Amino acid sequence: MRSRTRVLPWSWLVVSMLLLPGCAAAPRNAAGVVRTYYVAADEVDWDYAPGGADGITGRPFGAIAAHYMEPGPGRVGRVWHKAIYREYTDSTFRTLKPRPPEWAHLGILGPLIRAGVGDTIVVLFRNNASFPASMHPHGVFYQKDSEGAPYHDGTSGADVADDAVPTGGTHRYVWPVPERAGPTAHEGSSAFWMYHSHVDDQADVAAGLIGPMIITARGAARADGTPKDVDRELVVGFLEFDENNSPFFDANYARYAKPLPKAPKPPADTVFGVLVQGPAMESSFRETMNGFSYGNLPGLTMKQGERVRWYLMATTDFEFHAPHWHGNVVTIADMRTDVASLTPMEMVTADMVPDNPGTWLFHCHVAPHLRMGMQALYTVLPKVAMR
Ligand SMILES: [Cu+2]
Repeated sequence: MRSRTRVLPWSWLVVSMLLLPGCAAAPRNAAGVVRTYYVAADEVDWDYAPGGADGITGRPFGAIAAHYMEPGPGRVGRVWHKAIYREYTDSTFRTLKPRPPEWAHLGILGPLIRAGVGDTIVVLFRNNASFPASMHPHGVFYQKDSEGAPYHDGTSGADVADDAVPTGGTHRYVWPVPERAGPTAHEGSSAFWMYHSHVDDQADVAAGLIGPMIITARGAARADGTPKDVDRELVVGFLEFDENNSPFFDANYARYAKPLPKAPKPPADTVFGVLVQGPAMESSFRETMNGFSYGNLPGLTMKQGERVRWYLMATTDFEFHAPHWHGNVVTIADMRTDVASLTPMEMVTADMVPDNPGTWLFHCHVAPHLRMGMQALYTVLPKVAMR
């Protein structure tokens, strides 16, 4: 076992020297800063429709929506016990960091981790969940002690301490941000990534452990890390949560579902190679945007004429999505459209300059997902006329 040297809050040059000795490919940049985040996996009771009604129709849940959102025989309804990432103010993990109003729409997603090319991200992770969890990042650089995924890779000792942080445990993940984590010259000024728990990838994400990460190009960020040429950023995960795969399924079923007319519960079965729990299987899928279904996602607001950047992502299920904006158009990879596409865990950046004020539908165009509640509203406030 070789000893590890921990990162110091200096420049990335120092970080590179400490963490990547002798590595010719090591990215280095003297101008970068260390951005530290305190993130815990916490267990919460999550409400997929806190408004208690269908925000798209403006009415009580219809028959299909009620099937998913209201408890019934063998059905859990809209509240499920879950595990989610939450940000704290410091290493004591006593005080939650308030989420600013412009990011209220993140919902079930973990804290926004943001950095610029040349920076180093340090995450002190505390696992308050009742099962082993980790933080596995996409896009940024990591060595084996910061990958957050256990598999037979020949490592040991400190290099596996990140793999599965036990309940009550803490791990420091160090993620340098090289050029390849930022946008290419043909993209906009920021690139979109994500992080999620990867101990048992499917179960961990089904539980809710997933979050967003934005990397701004070198020299393209304001002091707070936001891209200078963007007025409003929005992150929307088209997140399918298969609660059958959550480690809390049995507890949720026992706590919330009403008894089936015929006991006992039918035996578990498999669908696509996954164990499922009988009658609750289909009604336990949640088609959400940031953890909200049927128009319950709040805070997707912007002003007419603003430079708006949407960051879209999906989860790890057997899923694909077709996010569609009504009322306005976007540019994705230099192509103008109003429908994006997302495969599992795909990350997409879409730029919009809304010219059409109003409250508009934003939904997945995959018909079953539409029916199962993958719908939200976004609002473009009219530009105030200048005299
Ligand atoms: Cu979809």
